Amino acid sequence: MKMGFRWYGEGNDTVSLDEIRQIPGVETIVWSLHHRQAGEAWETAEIESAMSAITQLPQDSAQRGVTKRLDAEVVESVNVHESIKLGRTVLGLSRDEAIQNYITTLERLGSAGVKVVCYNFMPVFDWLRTQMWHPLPDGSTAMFYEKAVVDRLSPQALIDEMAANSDGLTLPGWEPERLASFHELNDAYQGFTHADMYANYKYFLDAVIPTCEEYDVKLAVHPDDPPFDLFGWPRVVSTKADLATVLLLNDSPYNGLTLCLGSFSANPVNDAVDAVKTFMDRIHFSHVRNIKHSANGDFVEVAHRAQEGDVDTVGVMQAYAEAGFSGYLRPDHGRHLWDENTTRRPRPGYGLYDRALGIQYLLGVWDATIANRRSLA
Ligand code: DNO
Repeated sequence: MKMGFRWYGEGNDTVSLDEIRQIPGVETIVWSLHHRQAGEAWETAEIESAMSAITQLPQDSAQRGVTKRLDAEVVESVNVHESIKLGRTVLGLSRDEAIQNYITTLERLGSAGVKVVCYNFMPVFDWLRTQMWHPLPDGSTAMFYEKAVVDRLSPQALIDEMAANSDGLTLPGWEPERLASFHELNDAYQGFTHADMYANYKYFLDAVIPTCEEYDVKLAVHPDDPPFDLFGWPRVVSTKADLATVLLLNDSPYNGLTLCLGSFSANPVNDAVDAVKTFMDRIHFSHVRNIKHSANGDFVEVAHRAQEGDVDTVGVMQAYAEAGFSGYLRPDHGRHLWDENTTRRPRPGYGLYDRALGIQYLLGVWDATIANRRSLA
């Protein structure tokens, strides 16, 4: 297993690479070209420059005696253009042009040494929460999903609320360009079914997977967040059965999962440990975090420790360790601690401290499981 940490790039993140370097166990930076829109081909030069910014040690760090290096083997995400999901021209781009650009991007990422590319297949929106800085009983804040708010508000009102809530930072998947086209997309999805989505999903996978095989880049879909339909648009990566269907759409091992256990567990019928065990050999990347449900359908993001919420993070890490999981894994959305939301103003969920604490907890379970197995052998 390789432990990763998501980083948005120089000038685009409140956490520095030097800070990440000091978190024990982190080897991989999970990155993206966040200014690139879905549907565009990424340029080789910008891929190489983003990767060398991660892998090279800055001179002043080297002078201070720092030797620890990070790699840049995981990209989260290369976003899928809506024309691919809808199977027709939309927002001025045809599905086949968008797929060709996706293939070009995969070829260039593979040539540059990227091993896993994460993406999602959600219509219109990426992840959704109703509050970014929800107060917790211990004085920290965390992201919160309030069902009644989503039920009551129109998608447009939610977009406005998200924008007002994010302190001027663009949230991943909520790029202004994408949201500006909201009305065209909303119209395009009217009457669109789950079966339509799966048919277009298969067309996409069949087109791109041969490139993944040739360039040794594993494609890894992130579950819908939250994992149920919103606003009448079909979501097809929500349940255990959906994950199995997606893997069957194209049987190549290069068609795999970014098993995000916080997203997946936001629907209480989904069982995190069972999913890890069931899909182990097709999990290329995993996000491990914890959430706590309320009976009314709300959920809040809590600390990584199992007892804090409803995701059995101990069982999850034991299952990975017992199977000798060799993919990538990262902590996910942390709470905002020790005043960092007023002092540093991180991206919601992507502060430094709680993710660093989370990593130590996850690695503790991993290390203990491995040590236990050794002593039993
Ligand atoms: C939110 C993230 C998502 C995720 C994408 C993957 O913090 O978990 O934005 O990166 O859905 O494509």
